[in-house]
Amino acid sequence: MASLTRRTALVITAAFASAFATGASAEGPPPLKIKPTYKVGFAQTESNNPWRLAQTASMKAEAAKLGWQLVYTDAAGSAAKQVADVNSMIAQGVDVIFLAPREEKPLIPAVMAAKKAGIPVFLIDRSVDAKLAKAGVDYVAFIGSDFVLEGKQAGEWLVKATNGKANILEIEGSTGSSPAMDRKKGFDDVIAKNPGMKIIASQSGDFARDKGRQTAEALLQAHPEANVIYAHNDEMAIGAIAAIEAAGKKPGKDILVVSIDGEKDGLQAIIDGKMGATVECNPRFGPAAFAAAMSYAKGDKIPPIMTNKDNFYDASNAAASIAGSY
Ligand code: GYE
Repeated sequence: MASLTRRTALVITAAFASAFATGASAEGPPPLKIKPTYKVGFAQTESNNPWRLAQTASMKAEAAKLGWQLVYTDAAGSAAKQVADVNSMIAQGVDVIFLAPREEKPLIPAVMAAKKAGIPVFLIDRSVDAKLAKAGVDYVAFIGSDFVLEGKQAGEWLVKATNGKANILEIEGSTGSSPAMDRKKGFDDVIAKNPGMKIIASQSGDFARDKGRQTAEALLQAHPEANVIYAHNDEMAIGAIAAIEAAGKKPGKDILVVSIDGEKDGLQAIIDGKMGATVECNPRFGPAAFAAAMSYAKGDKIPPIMTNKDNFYDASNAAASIAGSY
């Protein structure tokens, strides 16, 4: 009898859980109650570059401004740690999670766990695999830049700067991350339409300055015919500039450099004539992210993709823009 009761209870629990899961996915992401203040999580990927530091500062400043409690974690470059960080936020009962997913696939379980726990998730700056988790269904929305467009703009600048003739080394961002995939796609599409332009090698520098330097060093040695480096972010471009100089060549003359982000060191490299151009990718997410959460709580319809407007920097405006940079 006792065992029968226990079995019945288990069956009921399982049935309830599965009904809840189905209902939640049909209805979309979990709702957010209107409250005077919130406890929110921000799961950062790493803190090894000025872009990340500017993003974290912006999130912390906005939380402080609104008087919301912020649970901040830093995954230190590990997707596995970032999943654990999100699980710990769920255990701490945060109201909302802002997640900057390091890579597209490994963070899917984190998105799904938050949804199952009834906590709405906003993806900021990077996205997850659209085939495995959907905006407006599994998470509320993605807020960030159009990375395909960024790569396209870098490519179009390069076509003009080289008159459509170039031997290009491409230094990619972190493997499996949405900006690395999309910045490659946008750039490669432009290059493919220009028969005089060739990508002779393409390899990851993990969005990090020293890995960018090492990757550029190896590629420059293997491909002495290269006359362009396209880096998926400024940190790797700065690393590449050091590698070009170490190889006894002149960045900006023997080897043109084009990149993405618009950090202070990137703009300085343009002013110094070592880098040609950088497409801005704005890291200051705080105001947009917190405003989106408040609007979601009010029951407003949230667009599944909210795209940041970005600038473009070259020799014509780098000096005027550097004071506002990070
Ligand atoms: O370009 C880079 C950072 O995800 C858009 O990641 C972001 C990129 C940014 O580490 O510098």
